Amino acid sequence: MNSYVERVLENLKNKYGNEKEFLQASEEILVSLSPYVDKHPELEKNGILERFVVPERIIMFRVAWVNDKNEVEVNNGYRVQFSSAIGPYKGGLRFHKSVNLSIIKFLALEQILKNSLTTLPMGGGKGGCDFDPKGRSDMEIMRFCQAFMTELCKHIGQFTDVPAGDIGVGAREIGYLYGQYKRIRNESVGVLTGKKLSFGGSLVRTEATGYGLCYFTLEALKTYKKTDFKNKRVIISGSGNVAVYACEKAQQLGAHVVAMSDSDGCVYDENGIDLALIKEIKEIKRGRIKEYAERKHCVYYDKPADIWQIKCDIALPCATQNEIDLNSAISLVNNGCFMVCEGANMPTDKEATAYLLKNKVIFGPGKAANAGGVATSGLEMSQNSLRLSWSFEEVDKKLQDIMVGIFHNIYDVAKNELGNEYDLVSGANIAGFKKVADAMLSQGIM
Ligand code: NDP
Ligand code: 2IT
Repeated sequence: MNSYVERVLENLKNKYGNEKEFLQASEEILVSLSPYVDKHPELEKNGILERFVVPERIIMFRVAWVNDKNEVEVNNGYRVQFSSAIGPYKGGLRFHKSVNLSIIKFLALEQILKNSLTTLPMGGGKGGCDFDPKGRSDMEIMRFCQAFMTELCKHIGQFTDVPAGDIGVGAREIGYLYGQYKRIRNESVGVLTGKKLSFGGSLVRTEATGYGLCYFTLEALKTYKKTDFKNKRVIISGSGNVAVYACEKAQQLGAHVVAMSDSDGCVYDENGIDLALIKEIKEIKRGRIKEYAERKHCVYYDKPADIWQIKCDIALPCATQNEIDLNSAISLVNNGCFMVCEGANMPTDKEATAYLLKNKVIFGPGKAANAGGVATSGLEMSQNSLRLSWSFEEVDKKLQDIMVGIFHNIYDVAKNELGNEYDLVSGANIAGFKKVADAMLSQGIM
């Protein structure tokens, strides 16, 4: 490993030893940048890596609100404005009980390179709250979002920082957040993406991450295996925004999707997942996937990780970080899975990733494979600035071009610069980092 990389990593471990997810993401990125750093001594001279791994700004705040029982609840809100080197901070908000600073920092760090890969001018940021939306009434969600935005609105803006959705934050939450921003700042601007179409949203944004994941996966199938999705057995973890639209596009492209999950368990339907039923249960009723098994003849496992025991050709993890561990990776390989593309952020842990790569499983890392969501957010920002809206076909075509472009960009780096066409992890990290480093070098020490 490059000695400069080693020093920066050692320092990070000493300082942030308790930030598990952040260290995991930082280590993967830094280690894979090593061959690039070897060839670019100007990075060390300008302290680029030390700066790259420290957020420009971290905002942490109290969110106090009143629930339906008239009780006061208090949560911890975060916005990590990690890098503005190539554009305004951009990245989602996550509302989940597990949210902490380490998780938001890892997501924001990944977002810097992901946004760079989209080719659009967006820096990296992420935010969220340890609020648990499960079982809350619509009015509670609204009051919580209003309380959250009352503080967040002081720190964001269309040219400064543009949040969007992530786990637990969809169109409903974005609507309430947007309404509160407008009320306080008296501005109708594209300060959030993922808005509904009636007030500045973009067609395809809802579908974008899942569709984009399939466009990326299809390009990988064509390039490595001269094949496509037709008749491939696919399993997709999660049943939220990313998973549902990954399933929709995979099915449209001819795949046989046999399993999906939520945080309670997974369903295995050999006849093929009935996506209309999944949408009814998860999108409309906000229910549990177990209900699918109550209404259809299929198998239900009450552990979400059991999904990785099901035989498949292609696995698309679309739920959360570290959902595929070494045991799951071993099962995937034993069952003949030959491709894993990450719809979620860092769903495959370090040991599992190494095992998949060692066993010649084609592995599409999240910061490339799931970049379609934020790319379409970038297109939403463009439309808001133009005061125009593009048709579904126009946005979908741009999304396809971006995903195919991302695949070939990272594939070319892996093949031509690293001499290993299968190392898309390093390919994505280096390809994303190049532009960020160039911008940082041009803008001076700050
Ligand atoms: P949603 O909230 O819409 O859905 C999340 C899904 O993952 C739900 O089915 C949820 O189950 C499941 N899940 C969450 N935690 C766990 C867990 N610990 N074990 C098993 N299942 C779990 O979020 P999204 O679909 O938007 O996000 C999914 C992933 O994709 C995240 O990693 C996110 O960062 C990433 N991503 C999202 C993008 C977007 O545009 N939305 C863009 C790029 C990446 P349950 O309902 O039981 O909680
Ligand atoms: O992880 C991600 O890329 C997202 N949650 C989407 C971010 C965005 O700004 O659309």
